[in-house]
Amino acid sequence: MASVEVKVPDVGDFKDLAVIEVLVQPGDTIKPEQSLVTVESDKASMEIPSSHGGVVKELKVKLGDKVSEGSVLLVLETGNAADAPAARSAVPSPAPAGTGAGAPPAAAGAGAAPAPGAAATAPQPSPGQGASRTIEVRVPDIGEFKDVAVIELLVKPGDPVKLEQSLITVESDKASMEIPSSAAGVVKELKVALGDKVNIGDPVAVLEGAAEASPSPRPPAPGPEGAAATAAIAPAPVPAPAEGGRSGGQGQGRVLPTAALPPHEPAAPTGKLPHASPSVRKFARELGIPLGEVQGSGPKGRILQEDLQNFTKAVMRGDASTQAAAGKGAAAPGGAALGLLPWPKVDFEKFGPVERKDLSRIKKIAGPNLHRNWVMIPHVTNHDDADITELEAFRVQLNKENEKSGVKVTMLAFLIKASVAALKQFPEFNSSLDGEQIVLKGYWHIGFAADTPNGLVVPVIRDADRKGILQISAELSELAKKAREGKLTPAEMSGATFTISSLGGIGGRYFTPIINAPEVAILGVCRSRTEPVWDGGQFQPRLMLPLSLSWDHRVVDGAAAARFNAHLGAILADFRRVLL
Ligand code: CAO
Repeated sequence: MASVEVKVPDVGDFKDLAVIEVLVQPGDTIKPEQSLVTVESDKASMEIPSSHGGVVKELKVKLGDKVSEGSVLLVLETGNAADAPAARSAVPSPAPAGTGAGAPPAAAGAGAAPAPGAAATAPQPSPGQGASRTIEVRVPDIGEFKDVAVIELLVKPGDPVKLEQSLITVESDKASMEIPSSAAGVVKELKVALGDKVNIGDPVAVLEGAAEASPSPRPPAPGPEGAAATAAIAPAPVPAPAEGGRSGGQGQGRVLPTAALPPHEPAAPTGKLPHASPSVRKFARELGIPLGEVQGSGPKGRILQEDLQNFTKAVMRGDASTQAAAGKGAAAPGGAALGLLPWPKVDFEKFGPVERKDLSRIKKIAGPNLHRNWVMIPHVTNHDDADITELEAFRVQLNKENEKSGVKVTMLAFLIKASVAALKQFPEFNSSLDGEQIVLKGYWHIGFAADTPNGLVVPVIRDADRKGILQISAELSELAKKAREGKLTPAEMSGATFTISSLGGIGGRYFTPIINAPEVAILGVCRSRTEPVWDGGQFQPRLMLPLSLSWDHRVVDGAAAARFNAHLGAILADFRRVLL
């Protein structure tokens, strides 16, 4: 057994490449040429293959590290003949992010080629053009890669381009890279189309009015000896301008210095990276778009620039939210920590006709709030029944007496009043959680969920403790009317300390209402019905009201919740208790 340090091979002039994916771990048995890490600059992403086979003893890099040629990636224990160094051991196999490890390395080619980055992008004057400044830009030396697909056209006829501006993106199974312009000028003609396969020397574009370009093809930069040294595809063969801003001369053949890359935060270190070209990745980084959350619409799910634009628009409109935003404030750092699968994408039309409708404005606002509350609050729901036989009789009587007043009293008004009494008895249900403190409120504003044609809203009866049943009933019907007409003001929907969601007018037995943060509890009520209740001697027909109390287990305990429900039930069974 011998130990071998596997280092970053010649990657041209690229320096400080960020490690964005670690593809192996200690204990893994790997073969020569197997991809070890994915690194990325602002112009190319590539996989770095192993020079040897063996067992990974120690990883010397982690996500976010910066590496350059010669950086030690890991230590291998070697022993078998099969672990012998690969013929192309010192050669990087640049890789497109997203294709992951496992794709076969490019076949070794014959003959010397420029080292990575020493791309021969020298402009080729068009026949007969001489100094006319019409220049044909060709595919530079891209190592041994053959028939690489054009996946992006970054310019179009009429576009002015600068020296080194990327013209197209090409992709093999191991690398994606941008082909830069070897001259400045105006694009007269594009010689490639999306999906075309190109090779070294193929024309990419014709530029007009081109600024002075290199007088001669760039000499290949000396690479390591032998074919092994030349097998690498040149990652982003971008010639850098010499000092002073022009290419050519001494500056030729140098790849653009890698821009300082902000730390990449892949959702899962060993997962597949999103499939996107370097420029799209760069754009995503600049805007802080989590690439892993964007659905690609390009071939094989590749993420295109317009996918990023559409994603950003959807987030800005509130139609979508990033995992990080969804989890903001959660104990775990960001919703991504939930490690959820992406939302299923189903082609519904495949199964039958469908109609698409935008969510209502209220649903768009309420949805993310409900989602946050459901995910962030550890809900528990206690179900109970309250005997409201006498209370219902009183309510009916009251409505008869008040027929002319125009104010109809429903069970909800009694529930509000009874809830206030229970909240006073159990103050932690009338509180909010603020970090490690509970904020106990000295006011009792009760929200009630109102079903409207556009969705759910929660108007609030303020100071319900100071109001009688008739006043509460009058306010209820006024607020419910405004809710249905969409005329509630924000003030009428804020400040609640506890909420009641009554489905009593509709039906059902029990349900789990979602707590309306930052409140800590919510009472769900369903339709009352007459049931046989054992009174110790016989069954009596009693009108029973189903209660469902959801509460935040961070603030409230189960015993307190059971007591709250029992107390509430007792008040509803004998409403005189509200005075106690
Ligand atoms: N058991 C039996 N009958 C009940 C009842 C109960 N628990 N609660 C109400 N009723 C009766 C009322 O007495 C009324 O009967 P009449 O028509 O004979 O007078 C009828 O049901 C309709 O009442 P209502 O719903 O109009 O009035 P309300 O005060 O009970 O509720 C409001 C008002 C605005 C809360 C309600 O209309 C509403 O929107 N409820 C839906 C709430 C909701 O969607 N919750 C779900 C949230 S989670 O998605």
